[in-house]
Amino acid sequence: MKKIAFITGATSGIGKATALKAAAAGFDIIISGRRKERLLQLADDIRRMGAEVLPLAFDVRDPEAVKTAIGQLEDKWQNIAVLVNNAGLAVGTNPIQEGLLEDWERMIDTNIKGLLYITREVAPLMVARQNGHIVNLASIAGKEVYPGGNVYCATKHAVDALSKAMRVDMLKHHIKVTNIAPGMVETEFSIVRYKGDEEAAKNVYKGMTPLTNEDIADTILFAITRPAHVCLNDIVIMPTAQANSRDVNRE
Ligand code: NDP
Ligand code: 8X3
Repeated sequence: MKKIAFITGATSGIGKATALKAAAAGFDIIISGRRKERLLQLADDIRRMGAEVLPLAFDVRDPEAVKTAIGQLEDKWQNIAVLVNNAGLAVGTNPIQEGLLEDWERMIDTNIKGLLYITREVAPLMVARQNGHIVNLASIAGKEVYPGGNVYCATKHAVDALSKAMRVDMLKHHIKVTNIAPGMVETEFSIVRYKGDEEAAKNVYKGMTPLTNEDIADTILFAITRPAHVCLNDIVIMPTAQANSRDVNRE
C-alpha cells in the first residue's frame, strides 16, 4: 500500500509543489486549501500522475471545519504517514504601533491556531499507529525578527516552538517532527502580504535570485524519505543571495 501525505495549503506555492513531488515519489495525497477550483485542478493533475488524491476544501481557521474534514476520512485515508503543515501567510508590514488587528488575527488564526487544529486531528491517528512524520513550515521569521515583521515573526517563532514541543510529545510514539525554516521563496506569499499589490511583491525579489517553491518541496521530500531511524529536526534554507532576514545581496 502506498504511503499517504496530507499537505495543507496546496492550492499555491510550496504546498502545491510538495503535493506534486510527493505524488511523483509514490505517495497518495490529501490536499487542502480554501480555493476549491484550484484544489480540483491539482487533484486532476495528481491523478494523471497515477497517484490517488483526496481534495478537501476548508479554512484551517475554522476548528469545526477541520474536525469535520478529518473526522470523516474513510479508513484508507486515515493512514496519514506524513502531515505537511504548510498553510500560512503574512499580511501587512506595518510597524507594531500602526498594526491592523484584522491582519494580526488572520496571521495568528492561520499560522498558529490553524496549524494546531490540523495537528490535533491528525496526530492521534499517527499515535494510534505509532508511526508518522509531521513537517511544519516555519520560516527564518521564526528565528529572527525584522522591521515590520512583528506579528508574522511571532507566529513563526510559535511554529518553531511547537515543532520542538511536538517532537518531545511525539518521541515515545516514534513520530518524527521536522521544522522547515526558509528564507525568501517567490510564491504568492508576497502578493498576499502586500494585499494584492503585485509591484510591491515583485520588488521584494528585485536584483536577487530567490528560492522557488520547488526548492522547498525538494527539501521536504528529502526529509520525508529518510530511513525510519533518521529525523531532520530543523532545516534553515535560504537563497545564496541571502545571509539573514536583513542582508540580501542585490545586484
Ligand atoms: P502561498 O501564498 O503561495 O501559499 C499559501 C497557501 O496557504 C495557499 O495554498 C493557501 O490556500 C493556504 N492558506 C492560507 N490561508 C489559509 C486558510 N485560512 N485555510 C486554508 N489554507 C490557507 O505561500 P507559500 O507557498 O510561500 O507559503 C507556504 C508556507 O510557507 C506558509 O506557511 C509561509 O508562511 C511559509 N514560508 C514562506 C516563505 C516565502 O518566502 N514564500 C518563506 C518561509 C516560510 P488558499 O488561499 O486556497 O486557502
Ligand atoms: C517568509 C520569509 O523573510 O519574508 O517567511 O519572513 S520572510
